[in-house]
Amino acid sequence: MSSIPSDLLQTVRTASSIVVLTGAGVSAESGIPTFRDAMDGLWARFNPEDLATPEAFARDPQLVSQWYDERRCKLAMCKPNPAHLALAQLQRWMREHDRSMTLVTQNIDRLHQEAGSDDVIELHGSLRVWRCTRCEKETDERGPAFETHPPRCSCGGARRPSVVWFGEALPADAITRAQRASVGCRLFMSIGTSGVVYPAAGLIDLARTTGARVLEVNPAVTTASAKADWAIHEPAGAFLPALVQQLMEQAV
Ligand code: BJW
Ligand code: ZN
Repeated sequence: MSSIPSDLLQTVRTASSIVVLTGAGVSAESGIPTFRDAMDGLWARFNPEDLATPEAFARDPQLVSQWYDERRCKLAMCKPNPAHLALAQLQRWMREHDRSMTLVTQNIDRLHQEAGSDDVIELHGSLRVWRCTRCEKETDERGPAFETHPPRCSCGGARRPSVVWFGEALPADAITRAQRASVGCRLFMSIGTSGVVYPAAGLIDLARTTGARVLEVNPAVTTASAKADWAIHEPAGAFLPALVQQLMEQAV
């Protein structure tokens, strides 16, 4: 069982507001490869940063659509892991004690929502939703692999995953809410993210410069490690359940 620093436990117990930023590492233990590890098998010769762009979709819509559709179909077989469940439990605990926890995710897999987290702020969209590039109509896609790539809308337009690619603006309400929650929060948790993609990676600085203490959970050292009051180099699925369990065992 992970050992939890006592001053961290005390900070979680007393913080009036917590912001949690999650990245692909939170879903790694659900069997979803992280963004920068996503290229296996036939995709090994591609760089993910080259495919996750509007330019790549304009140049080769079939290739980009196939890549996302394969990831969408694999996602259908994945379930929330103990890290997702612990964060949902922490959010409920905070609410029961009249305090706020804002969960901000860069992930496009919706596993936080499946685990029971409320009001999740999705910065980079969702792979479960596809959008027509002509009429903008969005549809939830839970079925089998598409028969054609890219799939077509009834209006004839090409459909694309409703995710945010490099060079595209994040949903304005999502990034605004995430930034507002980060300013003045008491504890900022950076969980399973490499912290290299902006503007999400800037949230930690907003929080720190306005007084937050910072927890990072990531087996690797990242740009967030040097900014963290506690840099815990363990898998999120081991550390977060231990943290939440110890919190529940102590009276407030
Ligand atoms: C574990 C673990 C375990 C493993 N437990 N941990 C300088 C300043 C500001 C911006 C820029 C800048 N330079 C360039 C930019 C722009 C660009 C950017 O940031 N580029 C960087 C590469 C430098 N940003 C953008 O383009 C954004 N848009 C924008 O800026 O718009 C401006 C604009 C305004 C107005 C009009 C128009 C434009 C958009 C960014 C969109 C990012 N989208 C992606 C793809 C989504 C779809 C897809 O998945 O294919 O989002 S990129 C990719 O990176 C994905 C992720 O959400 C995101 C973050 O990655 P994440 O989650 O951190 O994953 P990894 O793989 O990097 O790391 C996983 C971590 O987990 C690792 O550290 C592991 O160690 C760890 N781990 N097991 C805990 N068990
Ligand atoms: Zn359409």
